Amino acid sequence: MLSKKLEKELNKQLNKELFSAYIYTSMSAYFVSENMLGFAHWMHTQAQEEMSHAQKFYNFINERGARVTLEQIDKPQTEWQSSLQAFEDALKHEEFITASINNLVNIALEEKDHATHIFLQWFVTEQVEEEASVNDIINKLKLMKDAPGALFMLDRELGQRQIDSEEA
Ligand code: OFO
Repeated sequence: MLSKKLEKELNKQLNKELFSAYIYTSMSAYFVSENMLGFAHWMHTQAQEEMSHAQKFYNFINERGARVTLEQIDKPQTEWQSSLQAFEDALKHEEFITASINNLVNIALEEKDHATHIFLQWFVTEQVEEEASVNDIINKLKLMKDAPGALFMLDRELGQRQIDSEEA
């Protein structure tokens, strides 16, 4: 059985994962409006993975005999000045999620809740990968400095992204 505190905190994380899906869907829509369909596909895939993260929290809360309670999801930003700005915001968002997961790990440790601690390890690793992949795209965007040919190539590359098998 989960403590009341962990039940509340895991529900808050479930809401953050749903918000993550929402913000990446909004970024995807922005890229569609810019005719950058590979970037849009990358963001759409990211949103799908976030829905899978939310589902993992949903299942875990239920499996531990606690109650899932859904809250309002904040309105996401809808416009960005450039692809670089969108990805810089994505990185900031992932850093916020990393801090939130780390905080959850701390609570699980304080409460000596080993099952929650083990459950969260997947997310600790996932956050390292998420920050690294967004950072990689930011670095490429900075290098190409809006050169249309390079942007076209990157759009093609991002259009190849497949959903991670652990999240499908
Ligand atoms: Fe982006 O990893 Fe979940 O939120």
